[in-house]
Amino acid sequence: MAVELGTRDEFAVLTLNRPEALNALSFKIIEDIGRAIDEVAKSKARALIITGAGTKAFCAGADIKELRNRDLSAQKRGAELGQAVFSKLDTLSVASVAVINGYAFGGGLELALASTFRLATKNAKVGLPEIKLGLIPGYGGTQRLPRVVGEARALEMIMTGRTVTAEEAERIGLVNRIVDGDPVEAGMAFAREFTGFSLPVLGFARSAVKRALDVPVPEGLKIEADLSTLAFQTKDAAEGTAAFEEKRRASFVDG
Ligand code: DAK
Repeated sequence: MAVELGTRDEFAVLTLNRPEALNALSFKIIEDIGRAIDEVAKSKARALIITGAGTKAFCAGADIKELRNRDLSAQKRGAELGQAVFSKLDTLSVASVAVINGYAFGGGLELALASTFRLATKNAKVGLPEIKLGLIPGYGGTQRLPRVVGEARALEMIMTGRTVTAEEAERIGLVNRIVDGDPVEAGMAFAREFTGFSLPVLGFARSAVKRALDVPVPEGLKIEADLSTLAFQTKDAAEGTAAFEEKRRASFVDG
């Protein structure tokens, strides 16, 4: 299977498994990613870790050979499919951590951009090189990259198609951290920094921050007031604040 979904401890692990083509995304693979995300949504996983099989690549992007010689309506459907699947990842009820273990180009970087967090191994190299193919990104890159690194850096990466090293990606905030060792272990260790907290409250935090990038500040503040009030209605807020007073560790129940 070119898309493998497994479980490791409290996590779902999605592995792109087409190393002979550097885990390039065929449309079938994109559909399979969509189905895997649906499975994760139904599961008890506390976070989703995404990585690529092999030692060279997270994902070298859309399958360039498959993209050729399709009519325009097929191209539009292709872009809409990639966008829909990656948006499903972006809005998944639990957070996702893309561990970029090698090349992440084009659609591969767009998959990572739709994840909640991005980690990179030292050998990671990322970019949106579509311009070199006479194309522009089609799976969300023009929209998500500027939200992550700002307009000027996004335009530079998209208009030059240049490759960014792991160090530069960390410096410009494109990845959260550079990690060593086994990519899945590294993703799990990172996720464990937050997955012990209340899942619904983590969801409120993600929703509020996500909306911050789409709405004017006054509207965003209303969203924050609503969601932070909603957090107070959870058992976990009662438990967390009581645990503080009682000088003990909180025991959350995800409710
Ligand atoms: N697609 C298909 N096959 C790929 C591939 C890709 N993106 N990337 C690598 N491969 C294959 C190679 O063809 C090769 O296969 P064989 O020739 O051995 O059969 C195998 O993987 C190993 O690759 P290399 O031999 O090239 O390995 P190197 O280490 O020498 O080079 C590389 C690694 C990552 C620098 C190089 O493979 C490379 O430049 N790959 C292409 C990277 C790229 O340009 N990706 C972005 C693609 S554009 C849309 C609109 C836009 C898009 C999609 C849809 N719609 C409107 C529908 C654009 C999306 C993109 O992602």
